[in-house]
Amino acid sequence: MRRCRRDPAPGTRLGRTASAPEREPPQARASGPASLRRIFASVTRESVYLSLIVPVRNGADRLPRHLEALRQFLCTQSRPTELILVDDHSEPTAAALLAGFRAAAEGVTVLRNDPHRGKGFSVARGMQAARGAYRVFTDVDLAYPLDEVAKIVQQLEAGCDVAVACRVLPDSRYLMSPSYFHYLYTRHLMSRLFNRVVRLTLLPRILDTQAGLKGFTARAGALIFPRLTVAGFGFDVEALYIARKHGLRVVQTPVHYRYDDEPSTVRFAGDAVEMLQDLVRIRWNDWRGRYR
Ligand SMILES: Nc1nc2c(ncn2[C@@H]2O[C@H](COP(=O)(O)OP(=O)(O)O)[C@@H](O)[C@H]2O)c(=O)[nH]1
Ligand SMILES: [Mg+2]
Repeated sequence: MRRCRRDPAPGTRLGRTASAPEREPPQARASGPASLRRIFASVTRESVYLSLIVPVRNGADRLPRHLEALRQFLCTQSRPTELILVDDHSEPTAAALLAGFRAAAEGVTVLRNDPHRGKGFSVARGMQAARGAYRVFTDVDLAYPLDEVAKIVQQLEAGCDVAVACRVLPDSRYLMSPSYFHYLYTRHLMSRLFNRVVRLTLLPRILDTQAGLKGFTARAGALIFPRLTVAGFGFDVEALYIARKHGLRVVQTPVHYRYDDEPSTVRFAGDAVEMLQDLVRIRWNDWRGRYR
């Protein structure tokens, strides 16, 4: 697969309800019965090894730097890789940067939500458009350097179904600017408190549900993401809960994580309350049999 030509990306199938302005794959326009066209499409389409899904919301000032790093990541992979950016109805400058990035390399797909739907919805949408044997999502601010993606893929290759970055394992490392010590320490305490509640109520032994770097085999992704109902920041807990419910093997892996100059979009009080409500919702959904 040539990935770094400056051609538009090949079309992919749609995620959920929001708009998706990609091109139709040529096979879809060919004449003949639908079943024959589908067989032809699956034979001719090259298999994808890794899908990297990145949800994006605004951040036009830093976006060019991060998009270039993502392009380089895509171009230096030795196995066929696709990059799926999900633009969560960003403001016009960021949206234009993302739309323009479609042509940056082969294997880039940009989906756009209309209206804004939240990180959980965006990741689920990207996961459902993905074609890779392994499907990893990460944060667009690259708080997890892209080298960390390989660690997640290695865990999946070794046989687990879901591999999650865990920022509190002894081998994990934070790289941070001293000016953020106070802010990060407060966040760390809140995150520990939230995690304790999660462990007691829904996910025993999962030490860090909220890290923005997680990987899934194609089978695990296909099982989890169509069942997801939480559209906001609490979706990670629901994804892991569904994984456990279906007996999937979840592995936690140490990670390098940086926090230097990127502002967070997470609101301390507002998002914390919403995420606690999500825990109740997940329990309720399970009781109603929604995750079967
Ligand atoms: N689709 C979508 N993604 C978001 C939204 N807010 C944040 N993200 C994604 O989630 C990542 C983490 O958010 P961030 O604000 O950096 O939170 P923090 O790293 O936990 O402080 C970002 O880098 C984006 O990739 C949103 O409203 N919609
Ligand atoms: Mg961040």
